Amino acid sequence: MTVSLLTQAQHGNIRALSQLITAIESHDKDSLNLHSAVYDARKGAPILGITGPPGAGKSSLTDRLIHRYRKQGERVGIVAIDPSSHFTGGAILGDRIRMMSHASDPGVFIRSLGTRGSHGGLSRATQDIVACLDAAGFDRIIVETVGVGQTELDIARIADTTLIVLVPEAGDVVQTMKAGLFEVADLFVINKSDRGGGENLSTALQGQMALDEKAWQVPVLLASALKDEGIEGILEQIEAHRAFARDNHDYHTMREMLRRELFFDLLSDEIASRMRQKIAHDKHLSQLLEHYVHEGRNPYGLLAKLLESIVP
Ligand SMILES: Nc1nc2c(ncn2[C@@H]2O[C@H](COP(=O)(O)OP(=O)(O)OP(=O)(O)O)[C@@H](O)[C@H]2O)c(=O)[nH]1
Ligand SMILES: [Mg+2]
Repeated sequence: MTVSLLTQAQHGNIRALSQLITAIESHDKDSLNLHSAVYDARKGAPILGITGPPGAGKSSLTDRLIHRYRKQGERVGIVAIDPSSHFTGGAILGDRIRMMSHASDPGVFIRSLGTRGSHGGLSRATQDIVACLDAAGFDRIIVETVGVGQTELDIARIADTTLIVLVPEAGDVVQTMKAGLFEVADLFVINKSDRGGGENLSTALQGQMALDEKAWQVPVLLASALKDEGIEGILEQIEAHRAFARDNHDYHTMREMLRRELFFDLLSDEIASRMRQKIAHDKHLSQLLEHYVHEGRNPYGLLAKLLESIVP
């Protein structure tokens, strides 16, 4: 049944795509085949990550980008992640995301994702949804996430190009900005530049980026999603970064390293969740776990018992 959902989604059936994602998110033990079929069907659409502080205008900018891509006849799939929300699925966050102008366009698919329904973490859930969109044949995939905690660093592991949105007043944000954010940025956009003051931040960022000896010179662009200004420049730089990434040896080495990490994350996730089930269904193992939980003593006996079944 579920594999036929994939086929239908590949034929442009949006309802089937929604159901496919729900099936993928459910992560029961039978869904590995479905995951595998989805990943096999991927076409390799470019993935753009958009992150930045709350309210910086990520969704508004995304909306502008969607607009341009649609004009070029491209279909766009969007994953909007809100780490602070417990909702998931459909367009529950629809009122928060400023992309409603595309709500009735079948060439635009928006999926929201909160912390619920993300077994194995948001990062894995996001990757799986991106894979569904890619398999369904969207030409562009955009992942929007609020830059809090770890999520903006996770997004860079998934995205081919990571765009960080700031606002002109974010001067002191730059001082305190996590070094990690500079590392993952492929493109800075200072949005809301209609308010003025963006040049100072731009100079500060460029100064900061100049210290880096990256092969890719991270552009800093001024834009206003509200006034629809600076959007073409953003599109150009996204393409420029893509062209750079295609030929750059270090970029490929980095992606390979990330994939290696991702695989081992996947492996530990999967083993851990199976072991949980094993414990839940085995009286003796459950007792051993309860002993440890209540008395705080040796957890290694149980661990060894569990590992016996997979490592001889
Ligand atoms: N002046 C001005 N306001 C803007 C601009 N872009 C967005 N806004 C406004 O800023 C507010 C937040 O915009 P969003 O696009 O929802 O920002 P966001 O970063 O997606 O917000 P979260 O997803 O909640 O973190 C809205 O009221 C927008 O209308 C801009 O270029 N100029
Ligand atoms: Mg948003």
